[in-house]
Amino acid sequence: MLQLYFFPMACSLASRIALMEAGIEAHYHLAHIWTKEVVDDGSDFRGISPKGAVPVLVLENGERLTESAAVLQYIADLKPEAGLAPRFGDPDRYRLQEWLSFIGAEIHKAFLFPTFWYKDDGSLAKPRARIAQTLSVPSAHLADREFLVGNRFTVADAHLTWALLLLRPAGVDIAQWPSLSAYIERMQARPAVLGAIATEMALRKTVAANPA
Ligand SMILES: N[C@@H](CCC(=O)N[C@@H](CS)C(=O)NCC(=O)O)C(=O)O
Repeated sequence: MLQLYFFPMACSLASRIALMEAGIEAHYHLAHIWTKEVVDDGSDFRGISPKGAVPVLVLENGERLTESAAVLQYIADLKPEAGLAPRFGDPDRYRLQEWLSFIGAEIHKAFLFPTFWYKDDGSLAKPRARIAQTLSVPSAHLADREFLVGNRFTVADAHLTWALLLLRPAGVDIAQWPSLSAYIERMQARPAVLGAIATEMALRKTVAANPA
């Protein structure tokens, strides 16, 4: 069985959503991203991945796959019939990769990570200044579309859903982008998305707060 190392409401949520949308069973291990402890057995998470970051997907052959963009596409390709990624050769596959890169680099790392991760000691002005311009991109794209790629839910939507959920704890009001507000409501109405969030919100209460 696949195994997913995750931390509640971290970017690994997108991988849990993808697994649930695909109907793929997995064993979930909570890896504490601040203490680097695997909660199951108290071992050092860096022994699982030297990056010390979630998600880590342990494949059936024991190999470990990291990086959300790769993990999400791997999950999608395990169940092509679920339509979570356009097949290779379909031009939309590159649109999917375009969105996964944008969400991972321009949303997650450029501003979500610094604003959510660190207490504001005055150094967050620059990352915060990027938010409006960056989010105007998916906002405009979704003004007349239901999903990021094509006309069905893909792993890019799983990734963006996670990122948008973190806006509020990062102190950003999503209401200023009506198309993103409508989108996140639509996504949260999906049973798999709702189930994944409910599971992780419950677990989130059991882990210590960010000491940073
Ligand atoms: N590029 C990686 C980033 C993974 C990442 O930064 N994960 C965060 C949680 S959202 C984490 O585990 N951070 C712990 C750390 O960086 O020490 C991806 O897209 O999967």
